[in-house]
Amino acid sequence: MVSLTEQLKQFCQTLGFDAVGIARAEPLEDEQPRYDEWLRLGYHATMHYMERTRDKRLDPRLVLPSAQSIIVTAITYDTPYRHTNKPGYGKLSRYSWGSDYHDIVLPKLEHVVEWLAKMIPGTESKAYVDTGPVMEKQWARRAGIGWQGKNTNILSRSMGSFFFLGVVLTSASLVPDQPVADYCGTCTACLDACPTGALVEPYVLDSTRCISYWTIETKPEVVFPDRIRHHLDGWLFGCDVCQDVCPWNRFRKETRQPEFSPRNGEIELALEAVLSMDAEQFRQRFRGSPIKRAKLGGLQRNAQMLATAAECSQQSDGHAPDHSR
Ligand code: B12
Ligand code: SF4
Ligand code: SF4
Repeated sequence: MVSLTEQLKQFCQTLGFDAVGIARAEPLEDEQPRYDEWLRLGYHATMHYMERTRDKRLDPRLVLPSAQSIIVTAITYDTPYRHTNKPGYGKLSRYSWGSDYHDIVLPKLEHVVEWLAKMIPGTESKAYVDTGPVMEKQWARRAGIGWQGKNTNILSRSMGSFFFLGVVLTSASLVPDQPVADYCGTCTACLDACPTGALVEPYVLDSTRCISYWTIETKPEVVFPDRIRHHLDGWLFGCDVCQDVCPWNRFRKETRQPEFSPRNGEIELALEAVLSMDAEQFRQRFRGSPIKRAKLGGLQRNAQMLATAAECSQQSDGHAPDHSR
């Protein structure tokens, strides 16, 4: 069986994945009390699916009853581009610069599913990339892809954290990998730098304070509370601050996927251009991009929030309201 696991890993490399690991499919018993506490404290905000699918997220056999193993893949998305913080522009988070990762990663994972069915006839497998009730980060940690950083992302000493995860639940019995140690040490750079205090304690994120949540996940008609609006730090869609400051991202690995390069070289958008865009322009421009998730209304709301926050800060004496943790 070792050789089949090795063959599988080699196959994953040929598909363009930067790392692959295996975890045993079993209930996430150690993680369960923390997950329940996270829900109890309302840190999932309006992402009610996190509550609805709680049981499945904590037990992969409720998703695929025959599951024996979980294959976890990582694919890097960083490019040589860097944000410039131009006045009048809003920053796009790195993961949204290129093509939608679901469209790139899922077909590769489907190849893995087909490969398993060919190698072990009768195998049942299901692939997900942020598309199902699976705790991808916890499986990545268990499969040795990296450790969970204090910013709650999975980090690797050889890749940094700018990578997407994908998983295949399978009835194949593969050889599991070992988790890696936590190399955050005494560092608290991400907690200190988060503009809105969303990292309420090491390894715990409160979505109700996270810029990524507000700019990507909320409905267009939702107006940001002042504690968010005044601290957007120029982010129009998503937020990379807690990863940008991470010392391990000095060792980040650039992507080999041309699809993740910024579309038209754009990593920031002019707020005025966003505010004057019509539905057809939005549809054409962001077809196949993660940004379409925000919808035109959401992107324009974000631009409006940024524009008015900039006006307020010009008028104020520069003292930010208290947003301490
Ligand atoms: C919901 C969600 C969000 C929410 C909530 C984020 C969060 N931290 O949970 C929001 C909208 C805010 C979000 C933002 C982002 N997301 Co997101 N998101 C998800 C999603 C769908 C589920 C994550 C989840 O299970 N959350 C539940 C909470 C409870 O999990 P947790 O944070 O890991 O919590 C655990 C820890 O707190 C731990 N814990 C508590 N105390 C302690 C103590 C110690 C010592 C340890 C080790 C652990 C620990 O216990 C908890 C339970 O296990 C996943 C895809 C998936 N299906 O898994 C993508 C995913 C996590 N997101 C991803 C990305 C890229 C992002 C952004 C970078 C996008 C952006 N640039 O704006 C930001 C990053 C923000 C951040 N700092 O986390 C990637 C992360 C890849 C990676 N390298 O880790 C994923 C995996 C998608 C993918 N397929 O690639 N996301
Ligand atoms: S994504 Fe931004 S707002 Fe969210 S925890 Fe990280 S630094 Fe804070
Ligand atoms: S910034 Fe420091 S504490 Fe935060 S994830 Fe990176 S190494 Fe860990």
